Amino acid sequence: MTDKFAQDVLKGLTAKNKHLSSKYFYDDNGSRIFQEIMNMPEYYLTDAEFEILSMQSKQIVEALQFSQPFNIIELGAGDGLKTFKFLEYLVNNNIHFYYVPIDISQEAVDLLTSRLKERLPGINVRPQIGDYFEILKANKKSDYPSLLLFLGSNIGNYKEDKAEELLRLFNANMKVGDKLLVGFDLKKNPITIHNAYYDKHGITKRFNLNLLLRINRELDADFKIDDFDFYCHYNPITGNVKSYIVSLKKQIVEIKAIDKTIDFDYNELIWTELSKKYSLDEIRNLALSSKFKPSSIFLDCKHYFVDSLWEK
Ligand code: AVJ
Repeated sequence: MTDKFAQDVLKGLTAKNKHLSSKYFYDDNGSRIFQEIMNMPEYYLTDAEFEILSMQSKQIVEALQFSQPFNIIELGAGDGLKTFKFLEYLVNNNIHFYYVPIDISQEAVDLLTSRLKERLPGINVRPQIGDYFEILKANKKSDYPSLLLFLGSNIGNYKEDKAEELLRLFNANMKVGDKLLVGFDLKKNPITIHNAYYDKHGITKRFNLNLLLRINRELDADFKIDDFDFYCHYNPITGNVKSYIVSLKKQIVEIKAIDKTIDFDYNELIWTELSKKYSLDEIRNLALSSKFKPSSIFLDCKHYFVDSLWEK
């Protein structure tokens, strides 16, 4: 049998409403394009969370009420830039902790670790590669309290029921008293959100179409990128940003590795991503329904973004 990517592509492109998962955006190229997105002025999420973690480190640490040493486990650490200011505060204040960044990309974790050791010589880093839950399960045996970080609005990629399921799994792999800090993008002026995803330079379009290039390369397909476009839409009632690839003509694409031809109608869509926006009330309810006690919230000055602290 072929790999998971091939199976998911087959399933998604033969469905009645075609879809592909945004988790496949992040090959080396896609990760680079995502860096470009984070640098766009329209993509306010990164700046807002950076502000929270750099301006409110002290308040966050105080809200933890942890004995030392403690663990900080970052799920999907990526380039770790946002977390740096928080870690810097801890090191500069001689707080005793172990930082455990977890990511699927060995390259990303290696880079993050060497950069951190260079910039914060006093830090204890214990990087881990692989499956969140395997690593969390092992950590449950730790004698020290743990803070889990799930930042950057990554939770927004999950539909409400899947988000709850994921958070309950985090909960099941935590000790009583452990805490979880989750980053949520908040509902706000719909035009601000629209501009962050439907950017005028077409960087987000490139981010989406890169998935077709990945299928071409990894599954020997023949998508003609110029025959596809990008569309996205924010619904301010539900808080859902939904992103799509649009077929600009009736066309047939061959995917050799799975031995399939896919028919596209004129203007047919492939749904690629959900980026869900929350209200503070919805976040509280999600904490409770996933068996956490919400304990504090940390907002940026514009109230665009929140890091919400929950206790098991
Ligand atoms: C990395 C999932 C938080 O949904 O805002 C950015 C990815 N997609 N622009 C998001 C993304 C389009 C991003 N997350």
